[in-house]
Parts: sequence; C-alpha cells; structure tokens
Amino acid sequence: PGPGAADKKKTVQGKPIVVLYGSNTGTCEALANRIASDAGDHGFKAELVDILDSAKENLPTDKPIVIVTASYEGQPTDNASHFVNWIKGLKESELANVSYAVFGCGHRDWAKTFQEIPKFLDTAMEARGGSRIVPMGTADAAKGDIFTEFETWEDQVFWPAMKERYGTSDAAEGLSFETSLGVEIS
Ligand code: FMN
Repeated sequence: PGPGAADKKKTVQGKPIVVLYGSNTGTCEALANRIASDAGDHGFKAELVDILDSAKENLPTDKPIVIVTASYEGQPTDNASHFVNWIKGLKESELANVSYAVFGCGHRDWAKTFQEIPKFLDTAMEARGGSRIVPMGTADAAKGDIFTEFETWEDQVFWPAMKERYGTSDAAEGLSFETSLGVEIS
C-alpha cells in the first residue's frame, strides 16, 4: 500500500442487525443475504447472516433480529427445526428484550399449512415476550415472483420501521461513503 492508504480504509458503520434464515432450496437464504447487503443503505450493518438453528437458545437481546423462513408440509426447513422446537418448548417470557421481524416464503398450493412456520414464529416469539418490529411479510411462490413481494415489504414496511425505531437514516443522508458489506476497503 502506498502513502495515504490508511486514510482510505473504510470500516462499515451502522447499527448492527442479525439475519437468520431457514431454507432448504435457497430462496430464504437469498432473501436473507439481500437484507444484509441492503442494510448499509439504511444505516444498519448485518453483523451475522446464519441459519436459524445456529441461534437456538442463543437469540441476541441487544440488536434486532430478522428472520426469513419457509415451511415444508407445515414443518420447518432442515436448518431451522432445532430452533423451532426450542421456541415450541418455551413457556414463559424467555424472549423478553428480543426484537424481531419475520418474513415468510410459502406456496399457496399447500393451503392448509400455507406460511405455517413463519406464522408460528411470528406469533410464538411475541407470546414469549419478544417485541415484533413490523407486521410479518409474506411471499407466495405460486405467483412466480417472490422477489417483488419481498422488495415491497423490505422497502415500504421493514426499513422504514427500522429507521423509525432505531433512529438511523439512509445512506444518502450521510452514510454515502460506507459499503454495505462487512469489508474493509484499502
Ligand atoms: N409452503 C407453505 O407455505 N407451506 C407448506 O407447507 C409448504 N410445503 C412445501 C412442501 C414441498 C415439498 C415443497 C417443494 C414446497 C413447499 N412449500 C410450502 C413452498 C416452499 O416453502 C417455498 O417454495 C419456499 O419459497 C421455499 O423456500 P427455500 O427455497 O428457502 O427452501
């Protein structure tokens, strides 16, 4: 690195969020990564993007959590079953101080269990003391374009509520030199 290289180093700032997903075929994982890469534009930084099972008995209480998950025959994805069972077993206010938002991917052909797991988590986490940041978002794969429904929720519901609640502002309003990924640029 030449002279002045240190000055060019930019570390991402922004309030930390954690993004967790349950995904068998990659849709919810892709949306989770999308939230993470968009976070910087809204004054946040995704500190972690990981499977739901990694957060079993271990949900952060000091930063907001975004969950993107699907259902298979009304059951959780393979990488979310331990997490869902853990939530099912809670009986009191174990999730006090947990702030969360849920986005569900589903397919209406599974009518009886449409969005079963996202709906369960959204309801049960509040019942166990958690604080829901925004109404749950959903996308229906039967419509063929999950990303459009997701983007509408993200841009019109999720980020506006996050900014209101945590007092951040858009990148254009002062964070324009930050990247949205957790990398240092030198
Ligand atoms: N969607 C629902 O809403 N409820 C279901 O019970 C349900 N069962 C499914 C069973 C199978 C075998 C398949 C292939 C899909 C099912 N779906 C159901 C739709 C998926 O949840 C949906 O396609 C989702 O976007 C998949 O997310 P993923 O790619 O992250 O795994």
